[in-house]
Amino acid sequence: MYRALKKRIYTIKIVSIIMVSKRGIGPVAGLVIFMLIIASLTVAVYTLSPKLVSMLTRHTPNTIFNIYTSQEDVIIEHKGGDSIPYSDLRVKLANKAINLSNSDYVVILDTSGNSSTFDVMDKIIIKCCKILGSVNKTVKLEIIYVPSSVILVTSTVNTLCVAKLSQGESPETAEVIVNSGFEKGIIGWNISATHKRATVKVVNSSVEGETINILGVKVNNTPHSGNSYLVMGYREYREDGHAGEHEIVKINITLTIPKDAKTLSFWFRLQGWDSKIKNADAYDYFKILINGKDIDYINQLTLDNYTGLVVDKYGIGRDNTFLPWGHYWDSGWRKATINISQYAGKTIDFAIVMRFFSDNIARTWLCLDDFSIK
Ligand SMILES: [Ca+2]
Ligand SMILES: [Ca+2]
Repeated sequence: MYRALKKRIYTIKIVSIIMVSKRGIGPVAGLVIFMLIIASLTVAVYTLSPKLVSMLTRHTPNTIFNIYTSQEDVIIEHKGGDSIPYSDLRVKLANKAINLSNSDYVVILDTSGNSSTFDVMDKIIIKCCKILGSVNKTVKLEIIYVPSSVILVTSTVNTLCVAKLSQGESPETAEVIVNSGFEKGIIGWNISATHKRATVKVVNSSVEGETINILGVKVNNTPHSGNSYLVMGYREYREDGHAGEHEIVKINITLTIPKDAKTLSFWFRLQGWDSKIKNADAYDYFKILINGKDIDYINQLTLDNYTGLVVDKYGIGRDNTFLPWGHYWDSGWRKATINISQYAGKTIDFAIVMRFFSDNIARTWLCLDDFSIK
């Protein structure tokens, strides 16, 4: 079509020049006539080809995005401005281009169900785990408008950060909550145990019930918040191994501590039949390790309620002088706050270790929920 049009333009140009020179019109008047012919031709082309018109008048959309992460997902919300066909959008995450029509990588959810355009109030959910192969990464995200190759927005997101980030805001300036309440499982944490019979699992109390029966005791099974919490220790089984062995159950995670962070806190609950002897590495208690070393439990740790607990250089357990082993006790949910200001801006290995004196009589377990870095 273009070739035909071009040919026509040239033909008309030549004819007009011949006509102009034959009739003896001056060069200025000739140019005016020529420009008029070109203008009328352009109008004709516009009338003939609506597709061409749309191509020529298409502009880069003015769109407001809200980008934030929820555990392993990056969520892009359309908050206002123009609708955009999905086919015109491309997301680049950690230098990997993601075609939004490729359902293997991107799940597109929108409020209307089957819309083919990214409209106001719609969401794009990117499954980072699937794309990156793992979680806990800080990645650069770009949203590109394909027809004009314009980057509509650039954002840095952390795939483990569930804080709500506004456009352009980095995780460093928002509250970082590490897989905060185990509502989506144990994603992001590593688990290790000296014996496989130890329980390390996420409990969903709406499935298991608010109380469960263990050795004839009605054990409270409610999370600190939401439906789920993590339990680690000997709850379903008796402590394994031979008497006197030290059993270990450990969870750990790699964390990049924001530059302005001061504390890491979490909620814990001790339940079971065993205790800790004061100032002795004896019986059942838990430890908090940063980079493989015990924190300074006396100077670095604050508990909202010390009642019934002993805290010394070995860790935190039920005080044997408060209630000796052999009696069931439930500490209820308590908050632990650790001063982590010395690790601000650094990457650390954070671990919680439940340590048992394996007597096969007095089992103990630790419940965890709602981790937070501020
Ligand atoms: Ca929870
Ligand atoms: Ca024990």
